[in-house]
Amino acid sequence: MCLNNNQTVVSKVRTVILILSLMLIAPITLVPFQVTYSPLFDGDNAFSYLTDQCDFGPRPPGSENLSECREYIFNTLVQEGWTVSFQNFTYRSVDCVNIIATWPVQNSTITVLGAHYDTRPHADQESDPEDRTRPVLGANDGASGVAALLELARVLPEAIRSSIEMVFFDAEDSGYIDDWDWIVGSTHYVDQLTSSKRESITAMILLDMIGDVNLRIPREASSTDSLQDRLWSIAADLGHDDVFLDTPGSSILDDHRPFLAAGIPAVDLIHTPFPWTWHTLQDTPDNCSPESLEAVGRVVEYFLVELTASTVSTTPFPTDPPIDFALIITIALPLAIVAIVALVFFKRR
Ligand code: 1BN
Ligand code: ZN
Repeated sequence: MCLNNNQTVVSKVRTVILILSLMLIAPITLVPFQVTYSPLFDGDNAFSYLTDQCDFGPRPPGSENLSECREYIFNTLVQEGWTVSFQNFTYRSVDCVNIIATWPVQNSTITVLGAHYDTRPHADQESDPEDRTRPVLGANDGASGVAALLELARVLPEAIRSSIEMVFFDAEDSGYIDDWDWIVGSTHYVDQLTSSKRESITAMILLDMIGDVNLRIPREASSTDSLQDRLWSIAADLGHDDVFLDTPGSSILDDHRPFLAAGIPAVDLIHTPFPWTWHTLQDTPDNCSPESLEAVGRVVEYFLVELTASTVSTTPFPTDPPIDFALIITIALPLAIVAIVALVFFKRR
């Protein structure tokens, strides 16, 4: 009788210990795969892509300078093994062209990286009326985003390139001039997406005005929070929280908007309030820096490597919150206490 009772207690204790162990171990298995990766993005090399574009001169839509810059972007990408196509369209009788770079075999889910490669036809933020008629060189507003994409095209691990599409938008920056709209190229790109292609895009990251010497990127207000959270967390881990400010920024009409309107998570990495060089004749390489390009490039590079390493198939951004240790402790600890109390209770009986 006594032996029987002891056996029952031992068996109960074993069961409780087993449950307790499972409770403690199970949440740990849910911790996302941790990536240890050292970004390769080189700020000096990216800066040379920026000055190369500026060497063509101002690059407004339909201009010969923009055609030459397009050939340069095409050649740089092809040299790195990317497949490049031109998406032609006409806007207000001007021939415009988006440039699209993909890896020869594309994955079923992709991230779109975007930047505009056109520049503003007039420096309308200048105080002198004559200066206001001159075109902007666009070292920051145009060339900086393109330079970062070209450097990413060079350094991204080949294993993740199938999960990426790079789009260089035309006709972003002519709004309010000759009755033009803003973001014409990105609007055209999204309008042309088939529904299956649209569904394959799980995120869009826009790089715009990321080259200023005093680069500051707050959280652009219309961007997708979950995507922003991940990028800002990586920026803090990599020591770039002096650039990626964890403060709310204003809402910007930019090339990420058509993606958001189509239901695609999107983020605009943009310097706001706009630097003093914005839409002036001072938007030149000497007001930009390799360090600024490198901070943004490395954060995006890390993000892409981590995303591709941890995503099995389709993982829409907003529905994939990270599980952290604080959450594990708040769930597992109270359960563990309950189990211990139950164990003591069983033992006494
Ligand atoms: C960004 C860089 N933008 C133009 N150059 C977008 C923009 C649109 C900014 C409207 C202000 C007003
Ligand atoms: Zn602009």
